Amino acid sequence: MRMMKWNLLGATALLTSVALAQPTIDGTRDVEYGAPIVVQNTPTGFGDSSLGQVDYANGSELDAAYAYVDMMNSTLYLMLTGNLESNFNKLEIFFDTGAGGQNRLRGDNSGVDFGGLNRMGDDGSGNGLTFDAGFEADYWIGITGGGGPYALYANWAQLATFGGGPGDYLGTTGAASNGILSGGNNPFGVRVTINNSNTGGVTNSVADPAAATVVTTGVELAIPFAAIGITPNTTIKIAAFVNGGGHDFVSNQVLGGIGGGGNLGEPRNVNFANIAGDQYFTVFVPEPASLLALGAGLAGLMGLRRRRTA
Ligand SMILES: [Ca+2]
Ligand SMILES: [Ca+2]
Ligand SMILES: [Ca+2]
Ligand SMILES: [Ca+2]
Repeated sequence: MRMMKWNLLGATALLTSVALAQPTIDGTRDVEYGAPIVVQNTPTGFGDSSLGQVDYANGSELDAAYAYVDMMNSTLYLMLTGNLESNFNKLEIFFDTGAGGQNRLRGDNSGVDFGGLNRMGDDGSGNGLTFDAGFEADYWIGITGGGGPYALYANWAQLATFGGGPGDYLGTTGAASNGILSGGNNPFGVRVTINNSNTGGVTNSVADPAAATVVTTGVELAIPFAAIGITPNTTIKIAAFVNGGGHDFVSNQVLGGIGGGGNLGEPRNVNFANIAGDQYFTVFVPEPASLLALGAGLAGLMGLRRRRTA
């Protein structure tokens, strides 16, 4: 009986630790993110920002990707360190979270963001941005910023296997904000902001992994599972890259990296399967915390039984 009490205490401690640890949406990397999932391996072809301001940046780079899965609140936290030039260049994030979806982007997805999503898809000739084998995108979130005063904007779409999925303008916020978006349609409550002040990381000639790893600022999102179709106990895939202002010229800043080389150009002709390595990274989404705690409790009870029968 003493053993069982101890194990229940252990389960409670696990629940508490899961509930406490949670990043703060502000564009700065929190300790909860831990180590990077993937680090940039390519110098930026889109400018090495030198401004050091939270809002305006004169270049774009993706230094590293971090994720934190909050099972208590069914929310994926995503931190992409680096910069997004404040000239309305685009950060495109594609999510493969379940069965089906699009390995090659179709041209008949949502017309969201002034047709920006479809600007990367098939123009009718059989082209369209193509992901690595096994990556079939189910959702997209696009982020851009600029203007005076500076504003960040976010768009979202679901990529149905046979096209025609929904899309929405999620709304706008400022730099280094709490990420709450206003003025759009954001039923799931996706949050995003940017801190554009990085002046380290990769340069336009060197992709030093150590320098890329120590960057602490960039784009930070909190994405409720329902917004991108995440179900527990799955490994999801995420592909992120910087694109031109019209979604029309893919940079060389992709995560996972392209292993050196110049900007990729026309999105419809980009084929990540033809580039060595994975141009995506993965995040494991475990069972809900309540099930983990139950599992810990059961394991404890089984331990107790084993001790008694030993
Ligand atoms: Ca943060
Ligand atoms: Ca999929
Ligand atoms: Ca840099
Ligand atoms: Ca590849």
